[in-house]
Amino acid sequence: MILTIFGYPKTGKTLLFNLLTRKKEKVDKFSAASTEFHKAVVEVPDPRLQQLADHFKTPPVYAKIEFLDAGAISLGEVKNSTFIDLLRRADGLVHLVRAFSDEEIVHAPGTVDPARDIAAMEDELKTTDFLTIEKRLERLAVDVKKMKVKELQEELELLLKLKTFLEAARPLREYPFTEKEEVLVRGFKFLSAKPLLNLVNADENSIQACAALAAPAGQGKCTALFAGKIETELLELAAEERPAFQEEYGLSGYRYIRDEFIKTSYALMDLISFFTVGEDETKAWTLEKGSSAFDASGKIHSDIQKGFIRAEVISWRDFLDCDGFARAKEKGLLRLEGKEYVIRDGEIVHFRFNT
Ligand SMILES: Nc1nc2c(ncn2[C@@H]2O[C@H](COP(=O)(O)OP(=O)(O)O)[C@@H](O)[C@H]2O)c(=O)[nH]1
Ligand SMILES: [Mg+2]
Repeated sequence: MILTIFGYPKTGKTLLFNLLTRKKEKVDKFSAASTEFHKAVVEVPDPRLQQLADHFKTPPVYAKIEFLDAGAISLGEVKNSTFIDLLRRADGLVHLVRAFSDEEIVHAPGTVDPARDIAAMEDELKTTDFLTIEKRLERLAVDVKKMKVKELQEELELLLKLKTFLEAARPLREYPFTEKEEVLVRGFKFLSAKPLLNLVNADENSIQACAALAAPAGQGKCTALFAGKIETELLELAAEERPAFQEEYGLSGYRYIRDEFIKTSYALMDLISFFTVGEDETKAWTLEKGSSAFDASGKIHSDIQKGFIRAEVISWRDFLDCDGFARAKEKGLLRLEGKEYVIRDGEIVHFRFNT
């Protein structure tokens, strides 16, 4: 899974990237906009997996997220950005929004106004998609006349609908795509269709006022607070010293993004984890909520999916409470499920398949 961190210059993108990836890329007040970007792969922490690995005495293999720090995007320039491919590639977008004040750090729009910037960036994503659609429609208008192909006609009709949707100022993530439509537009990698996390980077003076902006995940969007600089400083202290300093900053209830981020993004993107256990590894897999056992088997290997017979399923908690499969089976907690079974978060799944 790929998450791309993007935003206007000097909003704290690299600061966040460093926090999440434990890297030390340069965080800089004055550097000119550069064309470089950063990339790191991190493991998704999951204490459940560690407990299972302890039980099986096999190494835990965590799910992974790739973070891209897309570098600065000038105001109004998403559509022309050299980094646009990093946005297109992402499964989810993280928009860093400035809410801290620092007179030495120039903020492109002039004043600090996170609500305005959240709306402006959403507009930029929509505009970018709109231009993509317009360009494709021009081409399609010609091709449809020439070729009379059913697929082209369907694409044309769908794109016209999406264009109307965008004209009504709605992002494409709110469009109710049918499965067939989703396949039709997949190649466009529309930006306003991607899950979006607005991360409001506040300081001790602005964080209270920003609280009203926070919004839990809904319709593929969410807004969370981040006290980037303070969090970075606090994390340099010993854990037991942090609460006192937090209080001093008026951030007693503050939840560290470094710890919360993955939970937040899993909720945003509607993802769950399931586990496979075996002789050589104990492994966590990422899955879209609502996926079937058959979908899950395909994550592991196309051969397993092809030969799918049944899935043996048990929740990780039941498994550990029973101290293994034998007692779990006796108690009827190990279930045999078919292709259509919807996998739930934290289940151990063992696939039976024909080779
Ligand atoms: N005062 C303050 N400065 C911050 C905060 N977050 C980032 N900065 C500063 O903003 C500058 C740019 O940060 P950076 O992460 O490099 O921004 P990027 O251009 O978005 O990658 C650096 O000097 C940071 O120390 C914050 O919460 N408060
Ligand atoms: Mg940067």
